Amino acid sequence: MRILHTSDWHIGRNLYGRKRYEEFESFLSWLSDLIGNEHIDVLLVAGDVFNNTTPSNRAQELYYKFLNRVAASKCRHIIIIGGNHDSPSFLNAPKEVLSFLNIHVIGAALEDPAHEVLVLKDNDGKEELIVLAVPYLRDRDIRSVEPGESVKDKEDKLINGISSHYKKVCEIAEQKNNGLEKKERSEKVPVIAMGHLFAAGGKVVEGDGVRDLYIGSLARIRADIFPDTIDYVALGHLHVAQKVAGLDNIRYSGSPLPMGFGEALHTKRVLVVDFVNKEPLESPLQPLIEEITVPRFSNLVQIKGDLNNIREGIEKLKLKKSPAWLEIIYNGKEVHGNLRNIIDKEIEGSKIEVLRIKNDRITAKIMGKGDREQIVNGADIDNMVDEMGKLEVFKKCMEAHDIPAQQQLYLLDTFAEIVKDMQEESV
Ligand SMILES: [Mn+2]
Repeated sequence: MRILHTSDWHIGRNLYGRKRYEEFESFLSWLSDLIGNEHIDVLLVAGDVFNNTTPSNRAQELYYKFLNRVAASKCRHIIIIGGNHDSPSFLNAPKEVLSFLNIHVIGAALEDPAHEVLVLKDNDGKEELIVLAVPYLRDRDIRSVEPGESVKDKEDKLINGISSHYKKVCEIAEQKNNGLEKKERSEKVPVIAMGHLFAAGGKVVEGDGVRDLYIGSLARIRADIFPDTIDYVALGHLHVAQKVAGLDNIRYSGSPLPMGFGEALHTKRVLVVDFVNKEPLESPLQPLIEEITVPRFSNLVQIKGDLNNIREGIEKLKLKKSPAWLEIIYNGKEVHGNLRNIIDKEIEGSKIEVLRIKNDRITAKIMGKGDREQIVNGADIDNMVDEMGKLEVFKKCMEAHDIPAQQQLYLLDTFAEIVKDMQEESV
């Protein structure tokens, strides 16, 4: 049986205000072709289908068009779990209709965790796969907040809550699997767990949209919450494709499209998991895992350096007649207030578009102690948030307002929690 694992599509995500629907469309059409060509039986989407809780009509159209194509193919099952960016109620709304197409949607944790354990059947009605379709677990799903809890208490509760949720569904899956094995079977039915979470030791990159959510928080999940009875763990949330704790069968597929310039040079992939093992029941299953590279549907380029480096970089792109989307990070010694004009002249007559210019010299100046009035007066805060991220700006604001150091840590955690809640809010 062949399973395709992907996550974090973030359909509808912009890049510095630039819409990217063509890219999403190209990716989804490439993916549906791949599912056909690779003879995929089961598709797993591990959360963050959409970039926000109220996807545009165009984003929804792309999603349903894709589901329609795959449902009409030989792929027997599609399983979609909600991520932290998704609105559970939005994902769940068409659930009943989609179930007729063998598309299983679990937008949020269910009251009875047994319903997150899906037993999938093949064309002959024989059980072929058990999937623990555990969505992103929100604070409110798993822990009860009590007044006066410290940040550490809250994090411990969150981690314990997530662990015990997995423990419950794993036990249910095991019971169901044992039930199946009593029937006369020659092969073990593979068990796959899904999740949208931050595993301990996971890699993130700047500008991938994951970072802010967790700074100041240690809520990371250890790989040992997945017992040996699970043959493969399909994770979403981190955008860099990676194994967890060096284990071959616990993986993040990563986002298929670069979410920001920081990922421009990363190889993006989807994973094909193949259970070919025809051994007797007792032996653990060893899936074969193949990494399939996603073609680049956009041309994101980052140029970093002084004015000379930037000019050389642009010149190279011009020679190649590249239609690149460019991010420029200026970190030269001289201060150039008119960097935008200089660069606009450089790209004149080319197909290059400059999406962002980050002038490290100017940012450093604004953030320097000498210019603290600007922060105190709230000057240019929006721009600074863009450049540095919310938490970093909040830290600088606290410093500028002489908040005592011992209070800063607590306030930063509280601020991080509010940011997280705002991102989790769903309609
Ligand atoms: Mn994501």
